[in-house]
Amino acid sequence: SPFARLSYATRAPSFPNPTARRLLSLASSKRTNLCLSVDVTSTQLLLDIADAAGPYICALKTHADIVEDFDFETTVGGEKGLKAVAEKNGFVIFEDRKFADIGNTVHLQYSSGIHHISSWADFVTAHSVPGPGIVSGLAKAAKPLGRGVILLAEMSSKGNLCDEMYRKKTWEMARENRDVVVGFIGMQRYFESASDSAPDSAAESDATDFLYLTPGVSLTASSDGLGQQYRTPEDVVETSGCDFIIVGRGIYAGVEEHLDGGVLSEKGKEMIRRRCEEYRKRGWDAYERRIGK
Ligand code: S5P
Repeated sequence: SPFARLSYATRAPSFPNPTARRLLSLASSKRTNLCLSVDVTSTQLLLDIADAAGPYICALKTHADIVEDFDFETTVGGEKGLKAVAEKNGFVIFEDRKFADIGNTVHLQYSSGIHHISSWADFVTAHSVPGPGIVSGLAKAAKPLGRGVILLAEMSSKGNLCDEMYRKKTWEMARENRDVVVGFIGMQRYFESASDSAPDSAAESDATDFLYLTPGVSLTASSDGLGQQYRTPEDVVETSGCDFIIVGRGIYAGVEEHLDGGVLSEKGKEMIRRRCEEYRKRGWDAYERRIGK
């Protein structure tokens, strides 16, 4: 696959979306393809983990609807909100909302409600099942702000329904909207051109580069008892040609043992830093081997 052999920095300029370019340039300068997924229920813990992980990651993925005390302070409010932590450390925020409705409804879900996602999230995820209207609905608010949409081409969970036809149609939907759709949640790099599912060279006229972000990564577990399936960073980045590893519990599991009145202790922060560095190094080394460095 042509794009999988190119460096992040080389690929960046060909992306029309400014946030995609920013992510690639952060990955390149910070030497990390690690996206940390933080599925925790309190704002304090979310921000403590984000602060400890900041230097090791290029992206942080949230599920705002998990946070029980979510409010303005969680994201854009004050000097301690997620937005400020992201700016200080240099990482992008993506809200894993997995929109899945008609264009008008997702537009409202994206820009209104208590989460006001469009005011703080650099990227959001969306299912392609409703058809291109979902992209148009999100684009209404995303485009003026230069924000990006990541389509789910496939899932990591056992028995998911995303077959080859679904992935191909999702890819085509992305190609028609490349200014806002920056890439996919996917398990492998599937297509790069409309005419051929495996083009030989990047020079092929209709080859299109997308970012592939891959969840279901763990160095210790192979499943979680609820359908999640895990692979290693090498399998994801080197063998499957994906660009970013998304790691959640592999990094923050057991963190609740290091809470002191709801605040993450220094020992807890150290645990987060150590695990982040372990995944960062595995993901980065796999990427360097892939591009032949
Ligand atoms: O197919 C998917 C898509 C996503 S975005 N499988 C996933 O697991 N995810 C998300 O990645 C999921 O919602 C969770 O936030 C994260 C994986 O977390 P972990 O704790 O299993 O690493």
